[in-house]
Amino acid sequence: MARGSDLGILKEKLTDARAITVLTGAGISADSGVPTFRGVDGLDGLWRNYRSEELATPEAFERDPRLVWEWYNWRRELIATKQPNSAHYAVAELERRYPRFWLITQNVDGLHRAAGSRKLSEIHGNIWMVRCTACRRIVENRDVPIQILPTCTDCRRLVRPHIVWFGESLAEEDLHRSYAALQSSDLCLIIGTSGVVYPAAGFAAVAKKAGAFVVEINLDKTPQSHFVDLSIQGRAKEVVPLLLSGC
Ligand code: BJW
Ligand code: ZN
Repeated sequence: MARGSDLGILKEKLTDARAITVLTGAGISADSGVPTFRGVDGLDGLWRNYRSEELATPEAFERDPRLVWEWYNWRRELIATKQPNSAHYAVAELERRYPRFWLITQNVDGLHRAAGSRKLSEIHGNIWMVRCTACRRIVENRDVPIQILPTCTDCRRLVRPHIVWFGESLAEEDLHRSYAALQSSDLCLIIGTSGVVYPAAGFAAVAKKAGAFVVEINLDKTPQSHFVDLSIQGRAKEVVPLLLSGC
């Protein structure tokens, strides 16, 4: 449970803050009913007993694109029924209140956009976008279910989810914008991420080195808890909206 004194400190920081960067992970969407990746409520094993590391790789897609698309279809069907929660809306409200604001999300579910966030980098991609494996054209596709195996409207070759899989590089532009925001913010909020997947796992250190006050909001302790300036334990949908009353 979040302590009143911790919330008080954070509200003071919000009052003084001029530039804010927020980093979110699967925990913020857990309160909307989207499974996280790791932990007891995680995605692993939920679909035909596969772990995400076995499916979210370029090698898995090359070997068996049908299997990988079937997994994404299952996830698209699940996410299509979910709505943003009060934490997503509170993050969108922070964007409106602070002219210097940037949201970095690792989530591919699109719920931040659905809540109204516009100043954001979806650094691991978006489950509603597909990319041609040949001409690399990126288009939105909200079909549920998507046709197996989907093809490019331009060149008719196979398309893949526009998602950053393990071992793949993040988009240059997303990395550039993220580091620029982290290095120029005086407050960095890290919400609902286990902090184990790089490069995002290194973002708290980047912000701290640049002088930002770094706050973690998470249901549990994480490998980063000892390192941040303030670690608040609680549900994102309960803690994040409380911040709005202090800024
Ligand atoms: C709540 C809550 C509630 C629950 N309220 N909180 C350096 C060192 C070691 C390895 C590497 C390294 N650099 C790169 C790597 C390799 C790899 C990596 O990091 N591996 C680690 C696992 C060790 N990284 C990459 O491959 C990246 N590429 C890259 O860096 O390229 C260059 C390179 C390659 C290889 C070597 C070196 C350099 C790309 C990473 C892309 C990851 N993509 C995924 C899969 C997407 C597939 C899909 O969605 O379809 O993205 S991995 C998966 O994890 C997904 C997530 O975005 C990401 C992060 O997970 P997240 O969001 O933190 O979720 P969880 O489940 O882990 O945690 C949820 C948290 O919420 C928990 O803490 C809960 O307590 C909390 N919570 N309910 C608040 N209600
Ligand atoms: Zn194409």
